[in-house]
Amino acid sequence: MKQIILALVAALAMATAALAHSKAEDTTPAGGATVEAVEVIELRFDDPMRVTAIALTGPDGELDITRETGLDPVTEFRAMPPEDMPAGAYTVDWRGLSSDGHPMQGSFDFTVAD
Ligand SMILES: [Cu+2]
Repeated sequence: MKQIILALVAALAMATAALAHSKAEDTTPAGGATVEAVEVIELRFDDPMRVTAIALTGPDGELDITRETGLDPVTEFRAMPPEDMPAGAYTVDWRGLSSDGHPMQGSFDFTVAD
């Protein structure tokens, strides 16, 4: 009996750890979207994420983006893209620390229409 309880406790602990990662739920622009213009880059997380790095790569290489969100953990991260973004394919890559302290990373793509 004691072993069964210990196994249950271990299984519960693992399930909790798996759920504790913050995840990117949604982005602006949406992943895979084709947009006319990009006003803002946003990442929304299910739990606070400390975004430590973010990069925007376009058809001509990496572009400068301006963080509006600092290094505090947030559920909504915002950055401003450059004013002129030529038509083409873009990728946003980010890295961060989840609320449970685990390093996380993600990326999404979008297209700026002609
Ligand atoms: Cu975790």
